[in-house]
Amino acid sequence: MIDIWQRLRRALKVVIMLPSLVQAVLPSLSPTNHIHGVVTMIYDRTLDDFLREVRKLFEAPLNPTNLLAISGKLQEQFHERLEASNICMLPSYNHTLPTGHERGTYLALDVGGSTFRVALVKLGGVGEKSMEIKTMQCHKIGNSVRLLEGHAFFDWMAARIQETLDGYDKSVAHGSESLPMGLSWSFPIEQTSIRSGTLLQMGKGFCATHGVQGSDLADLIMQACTKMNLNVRMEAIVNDSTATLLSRAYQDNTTRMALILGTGTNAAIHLPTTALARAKFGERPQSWHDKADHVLVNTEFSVFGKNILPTTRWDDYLNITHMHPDFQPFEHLISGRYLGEIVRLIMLEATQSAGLFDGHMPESLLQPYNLDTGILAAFESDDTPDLSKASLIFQKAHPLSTTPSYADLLFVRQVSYLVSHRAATYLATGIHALCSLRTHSEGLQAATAGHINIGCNGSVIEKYPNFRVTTQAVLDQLIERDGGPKRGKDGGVSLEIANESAIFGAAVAVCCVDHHC
Ligand SMILES: *[C@@H]1O[C@H](CO)[C@@H](O)[C@H](O)[C@H]1NC(C)=O
Ligand SMILES: *[C@@H]1O[C@H](CO)[C@@H](O)[C@H](O)[C@H]1NC(C)=O
Ligand SMILES: *[C@@H]1O[C@H](CO)[C@@H](O)[C@H](O)[C@H]1NC(C)=O
Ligand SMILES: *[C@@H]1O[C@H](CO)[C@@H](O)[C@H](O)[C@H]1NC(C)=O
Ligand SMILES: *[C@@H]1O[C@H](CO)[C@@H](O)[C@H](O)[C@H]1NC(C)=O
Ligand SMILES: CC(=O)N[C@H]1CO[C@H](CO)[C@@H](O)[C@@H]1O
Repeated sequence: MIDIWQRLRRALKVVIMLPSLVQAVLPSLSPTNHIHGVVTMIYDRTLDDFLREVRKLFEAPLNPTNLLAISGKLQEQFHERLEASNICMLPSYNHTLPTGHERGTYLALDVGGSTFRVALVKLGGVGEKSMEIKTMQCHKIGNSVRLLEGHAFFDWMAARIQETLDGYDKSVAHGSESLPMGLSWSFPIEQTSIRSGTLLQMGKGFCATHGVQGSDLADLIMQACTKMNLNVRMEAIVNDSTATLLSRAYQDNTTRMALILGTGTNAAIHLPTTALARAKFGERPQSWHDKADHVLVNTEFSVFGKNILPTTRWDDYLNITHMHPDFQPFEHLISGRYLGEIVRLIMLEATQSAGLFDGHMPESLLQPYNLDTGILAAFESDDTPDLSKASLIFQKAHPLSTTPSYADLLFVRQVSYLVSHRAATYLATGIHALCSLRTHSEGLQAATAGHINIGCNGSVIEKYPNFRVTTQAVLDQLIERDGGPKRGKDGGVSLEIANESAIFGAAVAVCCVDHHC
């Protein structure tokens, strides 16, 4: 015993004690304890032990048999919500996919949280230059723009449209024939037709709805454009997920799904109308139902998975302290908004109980949601032998009182891996569930369903190291286990990045209306 204590005093860090002793000491224990006049940290386990526990908790549920069972339960949840729900599995108005042979030149608008992009897009049919951006301008939506109220905001938009088009060719927006326009709108609207929707509260600090909330979004934009003498007409309004699906579908006619995974997550899927209860379509003319055999469905995928996806104590803590507990179980496990927070919660426990960072969490990381998922990505992509690249990025964002040791850095990297790997695995499971739903709804068999493509967009799926590759590998494995074919020309599911999906998707949506696809 004496010998151990001496060694520990030298190490000054980790004391492994009998559980009963820890119990006796911990309640009164501040992070530091004075033993023989030397400041010593007392922890109930080593960082390695702690990491072993985290690994076990994160990896235990990830075996293929269990994942297929999870997929099955998710499919049951999908079926329930296809029968009734006004928050997810929402059918759009657009019921057809492009063939890729449609042609035309269109004005495409993309209104996001921080930018407004205006582009003139030429769709040239299947081939090398099937989609071409003739001109594009990206306008920052700064605070002064966010504060514009009602018509002032839409006047600002029209002025940027004029600037972009006139800077390219003055005849484009002032010809005798009106230029068809499509809009990607990343805010809630209540869509009332393919080309119109009722404006709802935008959030994110925008004041554009002041005085005009409940008005028709297409009318507001058209009024502003008419004031500027722009000869344009609104033909289609789409979601980011629908836009992604359409833009990929134009280039690859096996596309049946789109996935967004960035700060948040969502998916759109092409399903037979018979997969949804009639009530889900709301008030639509009989003529719509007569024509439509398929429909693009906004899944709002993030809300699924309650009581299905296994969680750890850190996920449970995240849930109970969340503003809307249980609302988006899937999103909590996989999206960029949460990956950093889960790692932060694990780090917090590791500093307190296993001596990470000498027991001192960086001050800035005591704040919830302060660890950016980009930092996890930096740790995972660091190829220096001592993790110095990631260490610099980390310390710049979160200054520490002492330099982190290699063991500390390695711990953060390994936890980042466990959290992102689990996210990619559950994402693959969710995609498997959606694809199976489609296969069954189409009356197809897994073995002969053919190849399908999923258009992807969003920072996590595009940029997080290995994320898409891991998701693809797990998905391949689940499909094969479930009796599906190997991925290739005739089968399987491929995740492809959809380039410029919002802009191209808006253009393709207009093109579809134009050609009565
Ligand atoms: C598009 O997405 C927004 C936000 O998720 C939603 O409010 C709106 O209803 C969606 N529109 C369609 C047609 O799915
Ligand atoms: C899809 O495209 C391929 C080649 O681009 C073509 O051979 C095939 O017939 C198309 N399928 C459909 C259903 O249009
Ligand atoms: C999430 O938190 C809420 C509120 O505390 C709680 O009622 C619910 O059981 C939690 N959900 C899960 C899956 O633990
Ligand atoms: C997206 O763009 C990149 C770079 O321009 C290109 O390498 C890639 O092939 C494109 N992907 C698709 C699916 O078109
Ligand atoms: C994904 O969509 C966003 C928003 O439209 C866009 O800024 C980004 O460039 C897209 N990603 C790719 C690879 O095009
Ligand atoms: C109800 C409705 O707006 N349906 C439209 C869906 O899209 C097609 C073109 O792809 C239009 O022709 C329909 O009018």
